[in-house]
Amino acid sequence: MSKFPNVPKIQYEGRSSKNPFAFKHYNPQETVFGKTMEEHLRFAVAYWHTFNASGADPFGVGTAVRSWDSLSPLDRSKARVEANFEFLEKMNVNFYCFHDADIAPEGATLAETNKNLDVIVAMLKDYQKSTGKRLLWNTVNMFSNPRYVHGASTSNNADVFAYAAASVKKGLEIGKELGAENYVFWGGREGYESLLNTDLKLEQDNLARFLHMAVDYAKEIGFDAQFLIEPKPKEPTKHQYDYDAATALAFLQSYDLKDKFKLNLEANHATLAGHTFEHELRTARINGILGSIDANQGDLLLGWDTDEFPTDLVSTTLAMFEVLKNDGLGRGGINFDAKVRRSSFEDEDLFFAHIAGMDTFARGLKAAAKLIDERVLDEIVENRYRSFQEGIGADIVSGKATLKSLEAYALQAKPIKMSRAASSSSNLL
Ligand code: XLS
Ligand code: NI
Ligand code: NI
Repeated sequence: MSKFPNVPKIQYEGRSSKNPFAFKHYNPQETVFGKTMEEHLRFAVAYWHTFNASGADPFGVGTAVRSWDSLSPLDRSKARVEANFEFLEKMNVNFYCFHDADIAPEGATLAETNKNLDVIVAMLKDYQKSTGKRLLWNTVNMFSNPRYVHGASTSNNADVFAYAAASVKKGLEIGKELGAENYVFWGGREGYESLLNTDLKLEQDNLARFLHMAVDYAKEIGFDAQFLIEPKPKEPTKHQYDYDAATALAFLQSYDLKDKFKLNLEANHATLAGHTFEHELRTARINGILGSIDANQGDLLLGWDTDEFPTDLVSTTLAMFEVLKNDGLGRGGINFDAKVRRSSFEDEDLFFAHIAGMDTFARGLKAAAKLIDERVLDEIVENRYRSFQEGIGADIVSGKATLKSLEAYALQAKPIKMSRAASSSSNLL
């Protein structure tokens, strides 16, 4: 039985369409730089925001009205599987993402939880087969259950570390079973509240040990997904270890994990860290670790992770600029880690929100392609650094220059004047 009987299949109707159930810009088969929009964008639906979230906030209970609300836990999970695949079909989205806790109820014991997962994973697998829809990534929720109060792999309690490890083992097996393209680690409670009671070194060493174990086990079972770390500076923990792209990169390098991981970058996490989204994407790209995107946007007037659907064209243009310059996201994609507002409590709102996000990224893709095609920014940047293409600049870049040779040069050079020439190139020009 249909979960969304009032919603038709969303089609591309072009920018003049007034149909709220239509794409105005996302035209899956339209090609940009020789690839279809569908291939460029690889959209995914986030299970937790779309099928689990209720609209609850710290001041009030949920508002969402869903047909599966009244069912018993396991039946509710099954209904959500049906809803997921109907939603993907109607939205024309090929991928989805989930935490273990999103898809099946947690049991009283680890064994019971795993049994519930097995039931739902078998169902997901059947649906994937019959619909052709795929899992962009899965992950394990190591932040909601009270046992993770002090973190998971960075907990002070070794039993918690062990439990988290067992859950990730299962998560990797599920990823393999469902052919996940990627596997994500987001450390919501991997961080600290006070340094006075924290062994920072042990916690970070343990986090690295944990990740190495995961890499080893994936190899052992032949699960070849791309592993991703999702940085976030804070919330729920005051200071999270994977603070931002640069911090995650340093961590991966220090612990000999860089060739095993890429980053899953989220727009609202970037702004929480005091960066723009494109700053995070650029940092990852130039270091070869841009893996995937969690698409959303924050509210600059609010200091937390509001996870709004992306509607800012400038931001999606600059994001897609990085993606195009990266030659695409490879096995990654664009996952809408975004939720409808509490006042948008009807099923239809889930569709409207995704349409807005997909259209905004489609426009961003086209605008970014135009920027690259017309060399708008490339030309400015090349000109700006022209002084490094010849003479002393070329010596610096090639590694030929030393402090001594540069001193000799500076002593004989004309004084640097604040002229247009001095700001764009060396005073030799
Ligand atoms: C929370 C994170 C989370 C990850 C997956 O802020 O964005 O949803 O994407 O655990
Ligand atoms: Ni996220
Ligand atoms: Ni988030």
